[in-house]
Amino acid sequence: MELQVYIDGKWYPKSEAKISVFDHGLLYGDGVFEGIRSYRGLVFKLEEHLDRLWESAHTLMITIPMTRKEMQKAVIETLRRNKFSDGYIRVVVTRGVGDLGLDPAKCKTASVFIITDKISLYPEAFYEQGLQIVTVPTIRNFPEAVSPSVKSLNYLNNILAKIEAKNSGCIEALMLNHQGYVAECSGDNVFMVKNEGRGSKKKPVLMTPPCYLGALKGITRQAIIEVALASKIEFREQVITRHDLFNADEVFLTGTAAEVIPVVKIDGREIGGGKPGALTLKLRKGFRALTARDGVRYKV
Ligand code: PXG
Repeated sequence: MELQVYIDGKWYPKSEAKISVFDHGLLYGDGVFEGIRSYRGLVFKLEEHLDRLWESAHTLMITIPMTRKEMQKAVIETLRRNKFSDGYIRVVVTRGVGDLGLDPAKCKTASVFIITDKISLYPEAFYEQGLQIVTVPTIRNFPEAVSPSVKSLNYLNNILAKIEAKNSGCIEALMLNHQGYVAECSGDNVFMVKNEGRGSKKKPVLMTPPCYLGALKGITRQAIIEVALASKIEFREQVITRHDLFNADEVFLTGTAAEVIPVVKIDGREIGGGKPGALTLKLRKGFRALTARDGVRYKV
């Protein structure tokens, strides 16, 4: 059976799932999206993803033409029609069809489409060995322009960052903000672990940059903070420089697609002896346990 795609209230086979060339989502990148995952019949943090979708749309003054309940139902029905108990869900809301000209008033109603599929971001070996990443010249969005908290259809800075990383032989890019501080990667948040204190009093502290420095408010980021706090691991949001990352004991990335992936080299500097760190692996285990119990349940 062909993949079934939801578009504005109906489901279409993938080969017939089409939107207009006059959709402002395509013409101007005028729209918002979410990348969500389901694990064994549980849509992980669906409420949080819908909160963020509605917040992104509110900032851009896009009225989502359905209620949150209807959206939740449409997401679950799309998973069911495709018989995915484990899947990746892409919810896209565009400004809708309008004339040429960027005035959003030309679009009467927003369009909604939902794709469910399988996703694997990085090859499995990287989860075992850890990633090598590189700082790229393209910076994350200025907070004074489109807020980096808006998950918009404009990913060009991040796409350029990905291209630059690949040109340097890495598959992921470290993006700084306009002040030169660490922001995040092209589609993941960044965490570091530093063992603080002296001698036998040393203990690991988990850190990540505050989102106002130019990171998306990642749902996985928040889940990792939740797991760390429940395990009584010290955590703080902190301004992080490249120097801090180079000298961290552990670094890892988080995202819906990537989940939790260790980083073992940044700009040629080995991190934590070049192997995935113990706390990273512990948090990943905690995260996996969370995905097995936290979410909206459905049956295929
Ligand atoms: N930063 C950016 C810029 C992202 O796009 C994250 C961080 C992690 O956020 P979550 O909420 O996922 O923990 C993202 C997420 C895709 C895809 O299809 C992209 C993301 C997530 C899932 C799929 O490219 N970006």
